[in-house]
Amino acid sequence: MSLSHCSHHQLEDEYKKTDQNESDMLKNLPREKGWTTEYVYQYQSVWLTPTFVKGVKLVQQYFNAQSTDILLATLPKSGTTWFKALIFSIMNRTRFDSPSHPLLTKGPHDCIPFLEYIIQDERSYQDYQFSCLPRRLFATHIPCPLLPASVMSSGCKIVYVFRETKDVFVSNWHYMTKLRLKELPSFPIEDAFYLFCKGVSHFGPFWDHVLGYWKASLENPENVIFLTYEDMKKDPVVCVMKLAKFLGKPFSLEEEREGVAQEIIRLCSFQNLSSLEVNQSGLQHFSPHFAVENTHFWRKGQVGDWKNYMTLEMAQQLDEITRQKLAGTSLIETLHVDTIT
Ligand code: PAP
Repeated sequence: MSLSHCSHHQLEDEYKKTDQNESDMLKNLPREKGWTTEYVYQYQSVWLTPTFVKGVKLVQQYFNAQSTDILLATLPKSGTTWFKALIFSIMNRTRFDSPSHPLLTKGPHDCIPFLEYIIQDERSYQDYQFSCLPRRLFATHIPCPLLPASVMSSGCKIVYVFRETKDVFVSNWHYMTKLRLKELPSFPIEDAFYLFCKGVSHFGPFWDHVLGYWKASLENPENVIFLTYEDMKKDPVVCVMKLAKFLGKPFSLEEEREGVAQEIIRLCSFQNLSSLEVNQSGLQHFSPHFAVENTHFWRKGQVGDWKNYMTLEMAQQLDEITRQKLAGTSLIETLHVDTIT
């Protein structure tokens, strides 16, 4: 049994201990076949594992955003790990020398926690204080409309990262297969594809998630920035500078001369981070009951890997759904979603 399976058992056991009210609540939610667990449940129009139903409810109940907070929002497998490292490095660039940089000894997920994992009770956020930071940095997979009202009213900064649909699907399939409970039947890519197209993916439907943050970025451009994985790959210096400016930490002329942005990009690169001992071994403990092998966060880190796993027919079908779902928005041109050549 792999460690990730072991940790999922712990997670499931914990879930079995949940009180009757929670079990009753789940029984009343629509459910579908799950990717890692037997079922996922539709809570407030979003598909979630039982643990995340609980996590989202707790965030809604207890998280009170502050104006100085920075929130990285993503769908799973859209570049969360990479952007956690980038945001952490941008915000802390004057605090650490290269040899003592926290990212050399801590995984990106230890530098910026997920809202939906750290919450245990109402004290979690009040107590949460990352010792080296003046500002709180969080990440979340929760769709924009489901976040507590304080997130928008506080004026905190939200960084949303979009990744091309087919690459997100393929990355999810690889990751979820590794985390899937061992007593469940195998999960061929065709089964995953059927669910994904129906909108049944963790924190999905994919398109609703994207549209929610896209709309928020149009309504609040000062507070919500919409970036893409592909742009960061193609033009990292421009993207990192844009991100730093948005976060209120623009690079000075001196920093530009010294190549500070380039140094951050190198530090956070797939090649560099995935080769570090801290990311090559051990477990990422998201909560006392849930941990994932660190190596699972680093697979290929490439644009267009979908071509190695999806048939042309699958790709065309998914592109067509994306075109339909995003029709009528300028997003469709921005994202170059039709990548079939
Ligand atoms: P999460 O939402 O579970 O935290 P997330 O980090 O968003 O996962 O996604 C992991 C993907 O980002 C993997 O993509 P792949 O399966 O297509 O390879 C992973 O390889 C990629 N990734 C992780 N770190 C980096 C990085 N520094 N640069 C580019 N891609 C990265």
